[in-house]
Amino acid sequence: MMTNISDTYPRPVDTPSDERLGCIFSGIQPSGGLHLGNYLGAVRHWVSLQDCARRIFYCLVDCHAITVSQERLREQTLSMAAALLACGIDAERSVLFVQSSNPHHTELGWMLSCVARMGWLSRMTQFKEKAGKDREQASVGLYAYPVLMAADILLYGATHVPVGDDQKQHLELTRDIAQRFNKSYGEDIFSVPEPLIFSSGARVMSLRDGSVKMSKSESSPMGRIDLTDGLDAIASKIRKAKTDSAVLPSKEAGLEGRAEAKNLVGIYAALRGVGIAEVLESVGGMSFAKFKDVLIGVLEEVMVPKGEEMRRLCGDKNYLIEVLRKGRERARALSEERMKKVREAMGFLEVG
Ligand code: AQP
Repeated sequence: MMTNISDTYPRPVDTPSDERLGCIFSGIQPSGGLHLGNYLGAVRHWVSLQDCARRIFYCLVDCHAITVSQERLREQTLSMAAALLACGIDAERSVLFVQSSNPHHTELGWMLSCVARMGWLSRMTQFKEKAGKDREQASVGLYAYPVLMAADILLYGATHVPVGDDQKQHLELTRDIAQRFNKSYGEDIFSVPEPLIFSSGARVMSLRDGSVKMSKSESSPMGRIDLTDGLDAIASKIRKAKTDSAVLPSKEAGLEGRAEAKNLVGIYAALRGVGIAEVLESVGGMSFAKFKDVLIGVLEEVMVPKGEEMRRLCGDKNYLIEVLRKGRERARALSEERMKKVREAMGFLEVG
């Protein structure tokens, strides 16, 4: 029996339920539109975390986005704000703001880059992946961006950071930077943040190739479900999604070596808020053609209304700007105090 969505979803899938979390910071790059991977791997957890943390910051990290060239950054930033609101980020309970609108991020980023060590950065695997073969042509920003990410987190005294698979190493770096800074300049300046790991939906893969992750920058939109996709587009992408010729297995072991099958089952499980084993119990033996119809049904239920709400919000630009302006005011007011402490600890001259 499949569990009813309304009983289980949304919920903080792996969040310690008995414990109220302190301060949470997380960010998303407006480097394109929000897709199903962003939603299942991050944003739905962000929504749930609003019920169990004392203070939350969700940031549109545009300074990270420009580490590779962007042609429509302004529109993408606004539509990413609309997407987050449509998915359930509540701008009253969470501080929703644009990174570049609070200059403390880049100011602290520079200070921390004088604390971080070259050796630490050179171990970051994401740089190697994103820069590809032609590293000499990668921007300095792409290399240094984990330091800016550390600044984003430490600026607000975040105690917990929801991290996807690919960000775990960057959070480790943030912890190293915080500890090194505190040791050099004063023990109590930065809190050392803990990762919040969500296993469900942690790595949604491309619909065209189960070995690469679903991504905003994948050139073909056929590999991803975008929040802007209506039912027809979703159905067409799922029907064309790569699969193999066998039927679905009834046990998890039967997904081994079947990356595309594993991905589709994982997407379905995450959307329903249930485990893979439970899904396979009910769909084992089913053909992909039939399973794809079931998957389209759950995508219609969970994603299509969010896409419609996003389109509505995109039509109200003034509202979006106002939300982000208020977010910026709240963010700046909260980071100012820590920046004063940092400037003083590092010995900068205060000229009034
Ligand atoms: N495919 C994915 N599966 C699960 N989680 C994902 N995330 C991204 N892709 C997947 C999570 O979404 C959050 C925000 O991601 P981001 O915008 O900071 O950057 P990203 O991880 O680089 O996302 P994209 O879509 O792949 O963007 P581009 O193509 O611009 O690099 C993060 O928590 C991330 O883990």
